[in-house]
Order: sequence, then structure tokens, then C-alpha cells
Amino acid sequence: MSSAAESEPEGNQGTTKNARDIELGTVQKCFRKHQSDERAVDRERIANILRELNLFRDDYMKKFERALKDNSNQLDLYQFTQILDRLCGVSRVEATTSTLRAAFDAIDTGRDGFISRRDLKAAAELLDLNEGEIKKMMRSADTDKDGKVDFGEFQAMFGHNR
Ligand SMILES: [Ca+2]
Repeated sequence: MSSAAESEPEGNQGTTKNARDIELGTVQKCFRKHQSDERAVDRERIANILRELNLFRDDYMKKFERALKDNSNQLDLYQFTQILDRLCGVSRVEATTSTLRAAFDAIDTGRDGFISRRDLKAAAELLDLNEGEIKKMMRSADTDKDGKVDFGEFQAMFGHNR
């Protein structure tokens, strides 16, 4: 193999981006590419994501390792973004979107990009809501009345329209 590929300096690369340049959309896209079936990442995947984002630093990895230890060695997009945000700062508006996105994905158990009544029912069971409350939520969120809630409708429900 070519040794050029291995000539990357360790730890303290001068090319490491200064944090605030990072767009959350980029982070999300990168995370999704690396996430496992559990929609989570382990230590190795986190290292790969950070490398890809040009944000790999030993001190960042230490923070992630500590969080991994507290979360049975897996972090989801929400947790990952929160930590990255704390370490290097990501735009707050975008962070809100990613938080909602993580919540949406968690509820969308059918994983088809829509929250159906069945998805909501499963989520409601976990959250201990009753069927009436679900119907009410569904009715108010589903503004185009197609029987399912897409991400736009979900965001609107939280007053976060883009
Ligand atoms: Ca709808």
C-alpha cells in the first residue's frame, strides 16, 4: 500500500477545522453514512466520522469515549450532535432541527420517513399516553390530512418551520 495514505500526522493536525465552520447538515449526513442498524455509532465509527469531518482530535475522542461508557458504547445522532456541539459549537437553529430529526426518527419505527398512527401508538405506549391523546396529536400535526405526519409537519408542530 502507498505510504502516503499513512503519512497523516497524529493528534494535532494543523488542518483541523475550527469548529464553527461545521454545518450540522454535513454532520448529520456523515453520521447517517456511518451509523449502524441501531442508528447509532460506536467508538470506531465516531473516529471515522470525526476524521471525515476533519475534526479528529484526541481530546474530542476522550469526551466521546466518556459518553460512550455512559451509554453502553453507542451514541445516537442526538447524543453525538450534542457532544460535538459542546466541543466545538454548531449553529443553534440547526441543532434544533437535528434534535427534532432525532425525535422524529425515534418515533418513525416503520422507518419510511413518515410517522403513521401505528408509529405514534408504539411511541405513546412507551410514553404512557392514551389513544385519545394520540389521535389529537395526529389530527393537529397532519395538516395535509394524508393520515401520516412527515418531517415538515412534525417540525411545524414544534413551531419550528423552515
Ligand atoms: Ca401529512
